Amino acid sequence: MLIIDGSDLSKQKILVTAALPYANGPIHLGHLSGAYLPADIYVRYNRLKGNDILFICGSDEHGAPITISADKEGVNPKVIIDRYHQINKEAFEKFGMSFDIYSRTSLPIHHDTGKEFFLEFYKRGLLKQKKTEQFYDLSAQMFLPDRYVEGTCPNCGYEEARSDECEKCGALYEPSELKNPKSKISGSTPILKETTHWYFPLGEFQPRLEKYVEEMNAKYGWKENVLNYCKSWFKAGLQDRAVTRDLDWGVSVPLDDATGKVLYVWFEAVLGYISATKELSQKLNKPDLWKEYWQGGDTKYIAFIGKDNVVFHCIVFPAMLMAWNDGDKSKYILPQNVPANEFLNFEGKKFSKSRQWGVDVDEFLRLFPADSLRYTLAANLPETRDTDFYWKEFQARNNSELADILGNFVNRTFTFVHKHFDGIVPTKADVEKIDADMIKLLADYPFKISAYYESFKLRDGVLETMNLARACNKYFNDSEPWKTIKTEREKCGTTLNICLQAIYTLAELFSPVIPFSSEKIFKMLNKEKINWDNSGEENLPAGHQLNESEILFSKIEDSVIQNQIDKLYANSVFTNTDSEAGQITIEYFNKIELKTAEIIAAEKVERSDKLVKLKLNLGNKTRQVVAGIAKSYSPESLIGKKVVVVANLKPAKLMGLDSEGMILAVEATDGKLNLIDPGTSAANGTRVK
Ligand code: B3M
Ligand code: ZN
Repeated sequence: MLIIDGSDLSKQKILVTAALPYANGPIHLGHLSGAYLPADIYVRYNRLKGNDILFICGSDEHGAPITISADKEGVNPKVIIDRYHQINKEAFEKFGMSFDIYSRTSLPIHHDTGKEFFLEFYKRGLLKQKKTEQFYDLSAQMFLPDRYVEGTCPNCGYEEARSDECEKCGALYEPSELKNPKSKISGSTPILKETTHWYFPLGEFQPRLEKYVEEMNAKYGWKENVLNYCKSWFKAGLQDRAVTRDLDWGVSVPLDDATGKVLYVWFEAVLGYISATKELSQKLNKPDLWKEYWQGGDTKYIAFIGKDNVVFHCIVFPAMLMAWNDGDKSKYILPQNVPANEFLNFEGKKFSKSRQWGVDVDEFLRLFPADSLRYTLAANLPETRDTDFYWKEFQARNNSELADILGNFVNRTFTFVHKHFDGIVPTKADVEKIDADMIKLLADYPFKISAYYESFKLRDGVLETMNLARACNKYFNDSEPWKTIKTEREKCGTTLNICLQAIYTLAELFSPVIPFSSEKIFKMLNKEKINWDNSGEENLPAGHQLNESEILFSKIEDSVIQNQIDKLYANSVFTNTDSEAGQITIEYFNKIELKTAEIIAAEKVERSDKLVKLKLNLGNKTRQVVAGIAKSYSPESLIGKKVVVVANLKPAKLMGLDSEGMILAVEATDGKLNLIDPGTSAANGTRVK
């Protein structure tokens, strides 16, 4: 870092935006790992690098998603957006999102920005006015936007197709081609009525957009998935896009002959990033500050989104900014990179509000610490493909990584230093090879992790940071300070000095991912953060007084996790039409513990001609199982037989007898049961997979 007169010449201006979530429902874990957590990690990292960064987000409060939710509840859209803006804002705060502002598109400053762009394009004659036929609900007296009409797809016959697009087969068609259309408002059959809309000539921008994407990729390396989405849009050919809608909720079209019309939600929502930055500037009493970022040529602009928003951020928004920049007003910067993620699924299926599959962020954070969730999601970001959240994985990441690796290293070091060195950083004396290697590793690590973060490989960066904690534990073990404290106190001091420096490095490198825990560690160290690049150096002088330590991560019990899984399955509503119906994931299958066992005792159950009471040897324990095999096997013939048992079946009572498990058998054509034979070579209690 070059510092002259206190001003830092290497400071890079960076603008980071994260997709504006619709304020029509609570955000879920999928949203967090799609866009928000990656954005926050990137921003926190860049702040530590000393870059001059603004982090912008807010609620998207217009469009059919909002009005449909309002209609369902029979309330004004304002009720919906006020409710969910607040809920989501608070959930983001609890999750540790470090936005500089969380704005709203219903604010006047945003309406003005939307109108300003529309008018600029309108005045320059860029927008084409076109007449089209659209569905109109006679009883509700309103034009019906796409999502308000349902009918049968003219292509595949799917009965819940939208007015211009079939979700099932992907066909695009004219509303007049939809069969059996029904208004979602009144259930009546809508008529087609003529209406006028303004179109943005997206097609005309195609050559420039292709060049833009190509250049950005060549310079900054765009993600493969993002490039592929762009390419498929280009291949299909870009079309003119209507930028107005017949709706009474939204940014009204600023023309005399446009009553009852608003700007298309996507046209104005992307401009929400700009208006939110304006709002921030006003709040900071620097009304022109936003221009330094949006209109300062050297700002690096990164837009974090999920894959479903690629076309709007890589094609529509850049085209709008290009169109603006063609005029004679101050020019805007375009996104330099759009590191869109794929989706996160939940326990093997898509998140679904209507099927109650998933968990709200707010609910999650009432039960578990934000950092445990942040780490789990970060370690499994859907950067290159869809990934899944599993409750069991969450537990494992928390217990076996955060608690057993990171927490354990910090804890054992602090406990040792408090016990043997009065909580004071010991002197580093002569270093041996093992110490020198560790010092070198620490010095290199910030740069190693930087390389991942700079190239948006956040997941790898996070996993690699945990590897440092692993290496630290190994260093502690190999140095055996519990031995050297008795014989070579100086050497022991050196080990602990280096361990404390390592904790400092870990606190800094982990702070973008688990900021709350990192704060705790800095407090325990009695030190502040410094510039990222210096965090691998010797930052704690010998003699420095440490604070008391506290437990960083508590383990999550099996029963707590099982409760969540049970709750999920108990509440969810899946129907037979689900394509996944009847299929299970490998993780789900792995929950069933099949084990080999040997029958060591067998007797007939009184008053039953079917049941036999068995005693099984499962290696290190015996079990009683009551099985319905009496008609096929005599008790004597069963002794010594090897069987396969479902070992984690909930215990049950059969004819008043406890049964802890179930043995597997196949029914032959004559109705006789044949026990599944695992052979004799596996030891009793071996897992069957
Ligand atoms: N509200 C869609 C979504 O929530 C949309 C993003 C707007 S970004 C300007 O996924
Ligand atoms: Zn179809």
